[in-house]
Amino acid sequence: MQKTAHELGFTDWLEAVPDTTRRDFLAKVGKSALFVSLGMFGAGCEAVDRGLLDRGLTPIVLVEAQAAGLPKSDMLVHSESPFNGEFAPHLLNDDVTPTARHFVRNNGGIPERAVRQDLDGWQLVIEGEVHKELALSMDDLARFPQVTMEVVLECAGNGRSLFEPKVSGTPWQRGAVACSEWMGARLRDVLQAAGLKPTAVYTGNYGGDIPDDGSEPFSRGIPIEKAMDEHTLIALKMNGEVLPAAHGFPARLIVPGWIGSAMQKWLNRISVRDKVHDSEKMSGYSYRIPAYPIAPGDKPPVEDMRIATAWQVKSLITRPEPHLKFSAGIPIQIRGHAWAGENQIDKVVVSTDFGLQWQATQLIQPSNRYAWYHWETELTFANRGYYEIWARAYDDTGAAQPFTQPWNPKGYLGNVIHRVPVSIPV
Ligand SMILES: Nc1nc2c(c(=O)[nH]1)N[C@H]1C(S)=C(S)[C@@H](COP(=O)(O)O)O[C@H]1N2
Ligand SMILES: [Mo]
Repeated sequence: MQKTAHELGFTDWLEAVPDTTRRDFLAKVGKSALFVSLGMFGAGCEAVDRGLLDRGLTPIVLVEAQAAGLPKSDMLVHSESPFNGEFAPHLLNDDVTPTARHFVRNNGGIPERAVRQDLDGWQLVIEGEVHKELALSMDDLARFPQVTMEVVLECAGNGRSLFEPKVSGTPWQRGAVACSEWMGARLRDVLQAAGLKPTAVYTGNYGGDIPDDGSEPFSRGIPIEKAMDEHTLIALKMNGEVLPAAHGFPARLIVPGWIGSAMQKWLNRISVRDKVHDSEKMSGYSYRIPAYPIAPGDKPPVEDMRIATAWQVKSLITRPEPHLKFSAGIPIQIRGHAWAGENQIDKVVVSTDFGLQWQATQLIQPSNRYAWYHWETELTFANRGYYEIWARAYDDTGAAQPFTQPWNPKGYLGNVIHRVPVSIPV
């Protein structure tokens, strides 16, 4: 039985690693190594550096992802530490996304507590601009009225790989989005229990994860109005089960319609502030977009950047999957989802001739305004050839998805239309 990093003492254990390996290893695992046990998992993770494995030493961050059930099967993995992975659109066809198909986006390591599903000593602290500071246990949270809601959760960087010129950051394709069912207490009820002071304007949300690169722990916040919205939740369950390690055990925020980074995982503290939260991830170019349209490749001065909040109108084609061959004259089932942040979907139209002509699809209403809509139709191709199925969603403000991706320095809020190529060989 191997010892944990704590038992062994992190320094002693590093001494056991030969110098050359140690340098790479330290670069790879950084600070988060201190927080994860070495011994609890068997060796055998494919991603693990062979040299270390042969010496009976296992890079912790990678093993931690494995212990958290990652990667999920059929996942497109962008990075292992921190772990980031998504699913191809045709794997996201379900009305309610099963946990097994929900993308994972981490800025740092997964807390050991989450991997162990350990509630011992866990508390959610509510502090700052409140009359009464609270330290809530899981039992306390479970005593608040519990709300169940399907909510679209989408990373601000979803679609980043479609930006031209290329931008830095995880190269998400289209699959950093999902719509699962979340259950938990209203953040409003919890904040009311603490009693907001009139000076409260913003939250600062904190979690139990630590970045691998020594940077400030991931923390973002939301305006008090959004925090007090009846749909904003402290989720304790995902698709009917206790939150999985990768998705924020034991508690996370669900901020409907807003970018995923607002939905703090492994939540353990909410500090109510008398001004806009000013953590690293709220500042500079992080999760911020230019106040006005800019030319592709331009970098506006930092004072012209604004905090990204709600998503814009968007859709996904989940049927058919790309590059399938069909026969002329036979109807093909076309299907997908659409969502629009805090707005409603008005319609989704499709084209098979590069946008010359459009036809209506049947829109299926969601279970609530923050779940995704579904749309479907049948298409019949009369002649052989190469085609692209294009889908374009409109919201109730009249906004529709663009044909060319408007550009911003970090590749946020991409909503360019989805195109699925098909061919009719004969
Ligand atoms: N504590 C913490 N919360 C976090 C993150 C994180 O790295 N740490 N990532 C955020 C981002 S950028 C996104 S898109 C969502 C992803 O949620 P998921 O992994 O459950 O899909 O979690 C958000 N909450
Ligand atoms: Mo994100």
